[in-house]
Parts: sequence; C-alpha cells; structure tokens
Amino acid sequence: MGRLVIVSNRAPSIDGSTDSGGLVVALKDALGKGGGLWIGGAPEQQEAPSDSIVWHDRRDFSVGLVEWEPELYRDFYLGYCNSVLWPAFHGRVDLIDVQGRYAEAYATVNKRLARMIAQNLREDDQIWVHDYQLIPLAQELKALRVRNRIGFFLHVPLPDLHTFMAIPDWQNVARWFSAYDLVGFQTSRDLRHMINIFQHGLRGELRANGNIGIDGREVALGAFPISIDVEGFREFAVKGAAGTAPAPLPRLIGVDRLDYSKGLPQRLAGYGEFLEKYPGYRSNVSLLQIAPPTRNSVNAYKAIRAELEHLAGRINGRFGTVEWTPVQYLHRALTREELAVLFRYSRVGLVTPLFDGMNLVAKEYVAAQDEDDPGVLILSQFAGAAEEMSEALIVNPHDASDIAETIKTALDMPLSERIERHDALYRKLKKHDVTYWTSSFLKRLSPSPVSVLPYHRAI
Ligand code: ADQ
Repeated sequence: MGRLVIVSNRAPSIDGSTDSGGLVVALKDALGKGGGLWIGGAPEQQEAPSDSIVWHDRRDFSVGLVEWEPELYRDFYLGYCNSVLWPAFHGRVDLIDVQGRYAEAYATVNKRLARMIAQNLREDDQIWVHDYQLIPLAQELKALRVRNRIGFFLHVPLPDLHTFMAIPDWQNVARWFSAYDLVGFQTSRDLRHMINIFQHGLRGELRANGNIGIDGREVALGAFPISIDVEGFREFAVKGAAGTAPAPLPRLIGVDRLDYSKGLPQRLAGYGEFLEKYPGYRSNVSLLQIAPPTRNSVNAYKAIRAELEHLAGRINGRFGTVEWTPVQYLHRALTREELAVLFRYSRVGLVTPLFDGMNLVAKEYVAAQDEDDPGVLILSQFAGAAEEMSEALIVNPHDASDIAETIKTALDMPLSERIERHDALYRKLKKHDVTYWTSSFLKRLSPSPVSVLPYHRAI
C-alpha cells in the first residue's frame, strides 16, 4: 500500500506539540503506515517563501511546510477563502466581497501548491485534500498528469444550488469539485446539494451506485460525519474535574470561534428572553461564552465582535446585580484540558450556529459529561451534528423564544431523562469517533486502481 499524503491549509506542528486536536490524532495511524506526508502552510513565517516544500521528519510522519508571500496569502486566505467562499458556503451571500485579485490569488496558490506536491509524489500515494481553501487542487494536479487517487473532504457546509450560484463563476467552482475521485461531506444535506449542483451546473448524471458521471468520468460522493477523539477528550474531562471545583451556579456554556455563522447574537438574545420571561432563574444561573477571535481584519468579523460585546453588556446591565453577572464573556482560546472541565461542569451546552458543517463543540460537550449526572445539549437544527445527535434538544437558532423555552426545559429536565438522552448520544459518539471517520473515508478512497497510464513525475 502506498503512502497517505494529507494536504491542508495549515500543517500540524513539526514536533507534535499541538497534536491533541482531533484531526492529527486521527490521521497519525494512517500516516504512520509507510511514511506518510502532511503538507500545509507554515504556522508562521519562518523563511523567505520559495516554490519548494521544506520537509521536517517527525517520528510518525513527515511534515512539509509551504510559505507564501504575505500579500498573496492575504488575498488568498482573507480574500477569496474567507470573503467569498466562507460567506457563500454559510448562506451569507450578502457578505460576499468580490475582488478580482482574490480569485487570482486563490488560483495562484492552488496552482503553485500542486506543482510543489507533484514533485514529491510516488505512483501509489493516495492524496487526501482538506477543505474549501484547496478545492482546485485535484484539477491542478491532474493538469500536471498526476494519476494518483485524490480525495477531498469539505469541512464546512455546501449550500443549496441557488446560494452556490451567487459565487462568481460558480460553474468553475463546481468543476473543481468534479476533478476528485472522491468528494466527502459532513452530512447527507450537503451531499444532496452537491448532486443538485453537479446535475444543474455540469450536466452531471447520477448513477445507480451513487456516483456522478461528468464529462466521461465518474466522481464518487459520500457523507462522512467528522467526529472527535472521544476517549481522549473524556479523559481530559475526568482527570481535570478531579482537581477542580464545580461551578457555583448551574452554568450554560457556549464555546465558538467568533464567527457570524455561529449564531452568537441570536444565542444571547435567547438567553436574554429567558431571563426576562423567567425571573426566578435570575441570580440562579449563569452563561459562560468563550469566543476567541479569528480573521480579525475582515470587516464582518470586527462587526460581530462589537455586536456581541454590546449584547453581553446590555444583558449584564439589565439583569446583573452586585453579586451576580448573568453573562461571562471570554475573548480568548483555552487549552483542550480546560475546555473539557468547563464542559463537564456546565449543566447546559449551547450550540446554536446558523449554519455549520458539523460543529465539534457539540460532540466535545457530550464526551465530557459525567454519565451519572450529565448536562443537556441544546443544538441548532442547522448544525451538521443535528443529523446524528437527535437526542439533543434541537432548536431553531433564529428564534429567540425557542431558545428561551429550550433553556428552561434543559434546566428543569429530570435526572432520569438527562441520563437517557446522554447515554444515547454518547453511545453513538463512541462508535462513530474520529478514527471511524478517517477509516471510512480512506476505505472509500482505496483500493487505488492500477494506473492505466504510465506515471510521469511533474517538473
Ligand atoms: P470550526 O468552524 O472551527 O470548524 P467547530 O467544529 O466547532 O468549528 O470546531 C472548533 C474547535 O475549536 C473545537 O474543537 C473547539 O473546542 C475549539 N475551540 C473553539 N473555541 C475555543 C476556545 N476558546 N479555546 C480553545 N478551543 C476552542 C470547521 C467547520 C465545522 C466542522 C469543523 C471540523 O466550520 O463545521 O465541524 O471544521 O470539520
């Protein structure tokens, strides 16, 4: 069997120091077999950008770092990726910012990256490309006559056809997807959207086996819901809680990157309505919202931060007392160990995105609970996680009254029902952890067919 070659916008650490995140843990085993490679952007500028990969050999696999000129990277990452594709894929077409140089930078980065990757491939390597920053990579690799199997996984949601059509040159974007051998999505919702986009945009023909025929070749498609390292995260929670005191009041917790797709203002509005409607809970419950900033220089992100701070201040001003602060708001990242304990000691997990590929916080919250006294997960119907986690309390994140009533239901829920719901959620989670995700994707990607054409190393 050939090597596994992972390609993502960001590479993992070259010394393994930040491996505790699910993806690296999950892929380590597959990468370890036969000297796998993980190619991605350097975490910070180290050397002058060049058109070759700088290799670092870890014990388990090799990390290949690439660097870009800062201006090019800005137009690629903050520009096309996060001011065109991210808003479009999250249904916020009003936030799409179309600038010619953004699309150019996106094309340039993917083309140059393909050239660098091609120089390092062996004939039987399998390539697994991750996420919306790198959609054109297969097309670019194939243009260099790379014949390896190439799979793609989209971590974010894929919108419906009409939303997708708001992307300038959307048929071209659809064509990039069609160059892969396998395209994986978080949910069957996204998978249906892809089929529809292929059928209407590229005259794709759905085959009996679920694949799509486009331009004389077949693309395999599938839903592969991503998950977490359930055991690892649970262990953090159990160990951490042993040396930490529980929260003084029943606590609601929200943990999200500060992003407009996460529904944070709507969540606070729901919590405000809950306190308004049920005064008996005032001084008897608290909300901890942890939201580290991302993509600070994009205007839409500055706006969401200002809005959230304003809303939290308003709720605290309206309901707070000298002894009690209704909303505690932390604007920074915490370690996974710290998060796990906070989840375990929170009676309610609030996960209410307006649109989300999966949402790993929902899974982390469930994994961290004490099975004898578990908290309750409130989950948006628009998070990919809602497809699997039906025993959570499912809400419409746009409806403040729904959120308010559901918070009350969660806080009042008897222990027996909490245990029953948690048990069902946890059992599914344990079975479908991140290792299951990796292996089911890779199983679909292999077996790599014997190359029909002789392999040419691209120069
Ligand atoms: P994200 O949009 O980043 O990921 P999510 O799935 O919730 O969303 O993952 C966030 C991760 O960051 C979680 O592991 C969470 O614990 C961590 N995190 C959040 N706030 C933190 C904080 N303050 N301190 C430390 N850690 C924090 C994208 C897609 C999702 C998809 C994932 C994985 O948008 O829909 O689920 O990729 O495919």
